[in-house]
Amino acid sequence: MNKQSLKDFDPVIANAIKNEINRQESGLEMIPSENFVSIAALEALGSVVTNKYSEGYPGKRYYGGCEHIDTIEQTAIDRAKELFGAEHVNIQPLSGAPMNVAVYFGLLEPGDTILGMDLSHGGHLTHGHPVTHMAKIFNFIRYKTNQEGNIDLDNLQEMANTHKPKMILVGYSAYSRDIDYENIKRIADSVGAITMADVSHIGGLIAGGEMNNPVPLFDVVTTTTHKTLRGARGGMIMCKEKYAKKIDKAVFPGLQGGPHENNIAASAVAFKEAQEPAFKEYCKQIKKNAKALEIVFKEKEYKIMFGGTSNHLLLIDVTPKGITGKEAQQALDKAGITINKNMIPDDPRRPMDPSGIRLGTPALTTRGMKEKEMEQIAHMIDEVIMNHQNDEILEKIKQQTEALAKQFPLYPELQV
Ligand code: DSN
Repeated sequence: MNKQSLKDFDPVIANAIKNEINRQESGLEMIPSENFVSIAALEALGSVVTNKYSEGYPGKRYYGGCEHIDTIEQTAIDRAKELFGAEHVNIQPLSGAPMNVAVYFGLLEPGDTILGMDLSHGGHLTHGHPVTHMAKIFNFIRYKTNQEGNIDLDNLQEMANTHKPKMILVGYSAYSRDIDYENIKRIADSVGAITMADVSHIGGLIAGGEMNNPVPLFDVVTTTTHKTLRGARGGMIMCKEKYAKKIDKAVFPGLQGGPHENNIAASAVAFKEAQEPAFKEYCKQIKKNAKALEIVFKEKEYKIMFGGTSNHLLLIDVTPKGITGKEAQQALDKAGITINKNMIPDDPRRPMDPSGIRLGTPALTTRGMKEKEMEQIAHMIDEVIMNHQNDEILEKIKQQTEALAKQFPLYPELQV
C-alpha cells in the first residue's frame, strides 16, 4: 500500500483540493443547492468506511463483516425517522436522481401517468423532463404555476380528473414558495393517486421546522442529504410502512449495488447536528437572509419570479436589466460570487443561456452571515449586473467579496 501523504504522492490532486478549499473559503457561495458540511461530517466521509461493501440492509447483508456498517446505517435511519416523523427510511440512494428513479420503478408500472411540475416553473429534470430516460418509460404530464406564482389547485384537480394519474408529484428545485400538501393530498385521493414529494432543496428547512412537512401526510417523500440538510452527497426515501418493502427492493437490488456507507456515516453526523437547537436557528436565519436579499432586489426593481421567496432561494429574471442569465453568472463568477443561470417559467430563451438566475442562502448562512451581509451582497450583485462588461468594477467587487468572506472563516482547520 502507498504510505506517502497525498501531498507527497500526488501533488496534482493535492493542489486541486487545496485550490478548491481556497475557492470555497474566499468566495460567496450562493447556489441554493450547495452547502458546507461540518468537520465532523467530513471526518466520517473521508474514513475507512469507504472500503466496505454492504449490499443489503442492516441485519440482512449479502457480505460478512458488516456489523459496524449496520450501526452506521441504522443510526442514520433512526435519526432521519425522528427528524421527519417518518415510518420508513431508505438512506442508500447514491444521490437525488437515482432516488427518484427508484420510487417510480418501485411503485409504478411502465406507461403509468405521473403529474409533475414543469421544469421551467421550478420542477426538476427527474420529474419527467423529456430529455430523461424516465420520460420514455412513464407518461409524465406537466403542470405549471399561475401568473401569481402559485400552484393552481383547481387546475391541478382538473388535470387529475382528465389524466387519472397513478402519482402526483410535488417538490421543486427552483420554486421559492411553500407547498399546500393537505390540498394536494385531497386531490390525489380523489383520483386514487399516490402522493410523492421531492423536498431535496428544503429537506433541512422541514427538519428545522421552518417549512411544511409532507412526511406525515404523503405516501413517499424523497430528499437529497447534502443541500439544506447539510450532510454528505446522497439521497433518502421516506415512505409509509405499506410501501417499505417495494421501496427497499427498488433501491437494492432493483437499481443499485453497494451503498456508499461513508456518505451515509457523514449524513448520520449531519442528522445529529440537525437534532440540535442550533439547527433550528440556522433554518430560521436561512429564510431571514433570503428575505433580506428579496427586499433589496425589489427596491432595485428586479423581476422576482413567484412574487418573492418563502424559503431559501430566489429566481430572478435578469433580462429586463439588459443581461442574460448566462452573462450574469459569468460576471458574478469574475466577482467571486457563485450563482447559477436558470430558466424562468415558460422561458423564451434556451437552457444554456436562459433569462434567469437562481440564488440562495444556505451556504452563506452556514458561514454565519446575517441580514446585514445579505444587504451588502445584494448591492454587490446589482453592481456586477449593471456593470457586467466593466472588468475594473468586477475586480473591485471581487476584492469586496474576498474581504467579506475573510470575516467568516469556513474551514480554518484545513488551512495549510
Ligand atoms: N443540482 C440540483 C440543484 O442545483 O438544484 C438538483 O438537481
